[in-house]
Amino acid sequence: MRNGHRVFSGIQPSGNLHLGNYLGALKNWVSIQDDYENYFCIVDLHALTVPQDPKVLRQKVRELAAIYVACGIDPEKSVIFRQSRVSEHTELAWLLDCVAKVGELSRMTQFKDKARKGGAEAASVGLYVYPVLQAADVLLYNAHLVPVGEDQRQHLELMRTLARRFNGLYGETFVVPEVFIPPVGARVMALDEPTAKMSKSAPAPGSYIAILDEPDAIRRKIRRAKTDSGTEVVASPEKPAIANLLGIYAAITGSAVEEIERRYEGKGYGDFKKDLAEVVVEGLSPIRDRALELLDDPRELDEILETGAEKARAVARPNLESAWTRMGLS
Ligand code: ATP
Ligand code: LTN
Repeated sequence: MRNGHRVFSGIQPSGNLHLGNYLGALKNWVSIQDDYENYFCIVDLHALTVPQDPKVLRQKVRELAAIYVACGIDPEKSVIFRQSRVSEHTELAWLLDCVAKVGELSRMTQFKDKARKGGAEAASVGLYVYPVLQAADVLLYNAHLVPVGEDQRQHLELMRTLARRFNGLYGETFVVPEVFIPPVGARVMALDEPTAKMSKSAPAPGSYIAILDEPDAIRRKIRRAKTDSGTEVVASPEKPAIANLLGIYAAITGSAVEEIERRYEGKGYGDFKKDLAEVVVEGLSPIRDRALELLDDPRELDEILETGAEKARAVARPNLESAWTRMGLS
C-alpha cells in the first residue's frame, strides 16, 4: 500500500557492483518498493567526479540498469533513470552550492579519503561538491526517505542541513528527508581487509564479490577470504573478519547472527565458509542470470531509462521552479 511518500536513492555506474551495494542498498530498495513512490537513479554525473573511460562508463550505465531490474526493481512500480538526462539535478545543485558552506564540505570524510588517494590539490572540484549534487538529487523530488548504506550517513546529514537552511532562508520549500540504513548489511567489509569497506573502486577483485561474478569465482573468493586467529565462528570485536562473514550470511538469509553462531558451534571456519559460499551463490545467481539476459537486449534497457527520465522530469521541473521563485529568479 502506498503512503504517498517518495523514496529516492542512487548508485554510481562506476566499477563493479558488489555484495555491499546489494545488501546495503538494492535489496532494501526492493523490499520497500511497494510502500512508496520510488525514484531509483543511475548517478552518472557523480561517477564523473573521478576519471572514467567514456566507453566503459557507457557500458556500466546499461549494466547498472540491468542489475536494478534483475534485483527486482520493477520499472512499472519504480522510476529508473539516469541523472544526466534530467538536467534539473545540476540546476538545483548550483542553487544549493550557493547555500552550502566551504567549511561543511571540507569536513566530508568521503571527500577527504578520496582526495587523499590522488593528492588533495589534484582532486576535482566535482568531488568536492559531490554531496551538494547528492542533496539536489533527493530534494528535487521532495523525497521523504533515502535508503543507503552506512557510509552515506554523513552525506545525508548534510542534505538535511541544506534543506533546513534553504527553508529557513527562503521559506518552506523542501521536505527534510530521513535516512534509512538497514540493521544488517549496511557496512559490508572487504574480504581481504575486514577493517576497510567493500568498495567498487577497490583495485583487488579478491576484496569484493561482484553481483555478476560467476558461482565458482564467488566460492573461490569466500574460500580465500581473510579469517581471524582461533577457530570459533562468533562475531566478536576481536574477530572482525568472521563478524563480517556472519553479517553477510545474516543479511542474505534473514537469520539472526546469534542463531547462525549456534548452528556452527563445534564446527570450524572451513564448514562455515563452504555454506556461506552456497548461500551467496544462491542469492546472487538468479540476479546474475537475469541481468545477463537483459543485457542481451539493450534496447529494452534504454527504453526503461528514457521513460523513467520523462517521469522524473515531470516531478523535478516544478520543484526546481519553486526553488527559483523562492530565491528571486522568477
Ligand atoms: P566507491 O567505493 O567506488 O565509492 P561504492 O562501492 O561505495 O563505490 P556507491 O555507488 O558509492 O558504491 O554506493 C552505492 C550504495 O551502496 C550506497 O547506498 C552505499 O551506501 C552502498 N554501499 C557501498 N558500499 C557498501 C558496503 N561495503 N556495505 C554496505 N553498503 C554499501
Ligand atoms: N553518493 C551516493 C550515491 C548517490 C545517492 C544520491 C544516494 C548519489 N545521489 C541520492 C542516495 C540519494 C553513494 O552511495 N556513494
